[in-house]
Amino acid sequence: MDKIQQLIQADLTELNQVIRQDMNSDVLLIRQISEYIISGGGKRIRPILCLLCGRIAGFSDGNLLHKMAAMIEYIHTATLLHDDVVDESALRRGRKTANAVFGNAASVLVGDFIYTRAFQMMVEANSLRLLKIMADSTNQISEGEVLQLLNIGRSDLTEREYFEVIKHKTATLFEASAQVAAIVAGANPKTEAAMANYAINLGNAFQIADDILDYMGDSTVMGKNVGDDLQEGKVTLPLIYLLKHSEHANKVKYAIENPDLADTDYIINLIKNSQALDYCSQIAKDFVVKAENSLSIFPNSSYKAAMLNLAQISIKRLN
Ligand code: GRG
Repeated sequence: MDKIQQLIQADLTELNQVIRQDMNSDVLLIRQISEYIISGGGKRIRPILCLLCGRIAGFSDGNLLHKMAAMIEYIHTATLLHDDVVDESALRRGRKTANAVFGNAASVLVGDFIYTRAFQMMVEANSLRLLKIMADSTNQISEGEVLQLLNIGRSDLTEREYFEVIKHKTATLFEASAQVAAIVAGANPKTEAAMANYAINLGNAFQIADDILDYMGDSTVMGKNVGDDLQEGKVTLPLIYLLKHSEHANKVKYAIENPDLADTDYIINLIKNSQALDYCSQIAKDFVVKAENSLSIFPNSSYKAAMLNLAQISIKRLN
């Protein structure tokens, strides 16, 4: 990641300025919560993706690309604020969630503020097509969350249904980040399609890695608690694998259907003592390869190298 950050250092400095400046409001609580969540950091993967796509597509002048990258991070931030309320999460980015500090109502409402501020920002691109992409993308994210809610406690969830959810809730915003960059850079349809394809596959790989790390990660590195998904009855790829292949599938089924009684350590051990990790990592790697292949139309450049690197980074967290 350091190499990518060095390459687009000037862009990132601009981005961080826009992220802070555009959060302005006369309302103190809005400033407090947005400062709280922004100063928590975050990997900035989506805006970095947007900046790299803009640069590889030849964006060269003005601040619109930074504005759009910040806008994408705002949408992401709003979804996190809402998600932590829905999931009753206590830890995010290595510190207490905003809902834990400021309460659910304040968190949801400031999430709304940030979400609608993002729409004010995207209007500045003066592109109906860009607006449509963001309207569709945010609508799909919400749809994905409702799907995920309906899937809670479902031990019969198929891989196909799981992939549907992750595409909606994560990959679609990655895709939009690339498309928005393509539009402001004036890229041709072939370039835009290649970048969008790269981004969807990157998003899928990223979410699968996230779902593996929910069981296998280090909570201090991740900045959130291990085993949250199981405690919420959320069925992700590692559990789908166990349900199909473990001799203790009945215990996994019971844990999913009774999340309050679920023994996280027991399930983690089942995952560790099975091929679940290899299986899920391989699927994530397949998405990475698809992402990389989507970039074949671009001549070699430092931006292309950075995008290839970003694809690897999305699963590197698993090693
Ligand atoms: C406000 C549009 C809108 C929708 C609300 C709650 C909700 C509907 C959507 C939540 C979607 C969600 C949280 C998807 C998970 C995406 C994900 C992998 C989050 C973690 O992303 P990282 O690791 O986080 O990039 P950092 O902290 O690095 O920014």
